[in-house]
Amino acid sequence: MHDDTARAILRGNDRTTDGGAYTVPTDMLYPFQWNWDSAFAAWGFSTFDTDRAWRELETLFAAQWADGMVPHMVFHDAAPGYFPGPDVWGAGGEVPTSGISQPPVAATMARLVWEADPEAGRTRMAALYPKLLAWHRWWMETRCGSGAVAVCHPWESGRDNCPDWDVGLAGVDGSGAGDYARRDEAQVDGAQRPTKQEYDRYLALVRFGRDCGWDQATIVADCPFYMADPGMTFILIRAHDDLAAMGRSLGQDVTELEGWAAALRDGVDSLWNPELGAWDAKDLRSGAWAGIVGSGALLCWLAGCERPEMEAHLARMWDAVTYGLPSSDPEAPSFERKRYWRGPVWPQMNALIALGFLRAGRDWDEARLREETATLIETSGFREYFDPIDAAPCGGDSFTWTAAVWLAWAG
Ligand code: 9WN
Repeated sequence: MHDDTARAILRGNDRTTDGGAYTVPTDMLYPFQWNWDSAFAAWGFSTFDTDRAWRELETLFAAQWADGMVPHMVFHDAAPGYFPGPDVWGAGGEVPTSGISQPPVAATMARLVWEADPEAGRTRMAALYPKLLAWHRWWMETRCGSGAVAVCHPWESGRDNCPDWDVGLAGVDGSGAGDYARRDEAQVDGAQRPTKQEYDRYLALVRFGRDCGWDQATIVADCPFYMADPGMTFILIRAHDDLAAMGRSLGQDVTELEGWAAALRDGVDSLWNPELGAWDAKDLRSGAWAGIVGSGALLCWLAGCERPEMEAHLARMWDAVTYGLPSSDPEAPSFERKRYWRGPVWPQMNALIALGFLRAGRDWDEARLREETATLIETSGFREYFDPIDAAPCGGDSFTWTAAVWLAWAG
């Protein structure tokens, strides 16, 4: 029964038009195509319609910029009232887009989609391969100067208001934001969303990017927010590994990808905070540590970058909450169990962390995370995120990545 509901959610959020096939993350709240949401959607579609799964990824990559960047949002349709919409971003080509990227999970998801139908997937993947490679090169050439992956906006990380970004956002002046109407708070309880102060700063960063014409050299040198993130780095390492595996099957020379993965495995050492005894985000403007064990650190197993100290943090987090692994350290003062990325548990993060557990042979952890994610969905529905202590439903409903994760993994 849940399978039927999950499939109906994916179909219901499908916005296939003549221009392409894409899903919205959820109706109303997020009326466009989002980058990593679409990658998870493809994984979900691959359980019952592999052609549709490939089309999701193909539509996303049709919006790729000439420099290889794949934007975090693609504004296929007009959605008046959405804020910040295409006019605020001032980015993209024929189809307007946002001006930043999002976690590069597409290669990892494409590999899973390909595995679902190896024969049919071969041609589709062969066509997508150079585009994925160009995107991975963009990350390496623009965002990895410090050795690890950096983000120029909290939205680029996909984990918008997690406490990891507090130290970097403190240096952003949001006072010029002016009057604006947030659409998110019309749909979802404001206590489960970022604060106004955070939003003002998010908008200041969008303004900075637009004012420099989304010029990467200027962004890397001068954007008031620029932080290196272990989570994004682990995701990209894993994506390089997955793309290389697919490249080998396609008869490609994958030396460059192997080199990138090795370079990042070395570079991520710069994000080991010895005082915290954990992987930690770092403000590249001030050199300050975030000082928090976030869900990004829990992706270390995804990339084969585990260290013994992370075991203790994992055990702590399992014990401190009841359902899944929270988006931020439940024992830190910044923890808020219902506020977006400051504590709630997210189904797609659980799925990614679990892929890491599988890689590391931690089958018991994987099974626990899968079962607890299933319980959350069975108890509270296909919601965007959940309270990790009492499973209360949070954020948007009928959510694409929750349905996808159910079909492909948790259900
Ligand atoms: C901004 C769509 C997106 C996710 C992000 C999540 C949230 C947007 C927002 O929704 O971000 O990109 O308006 O808050 O944080 O991970 O991709 O589901």
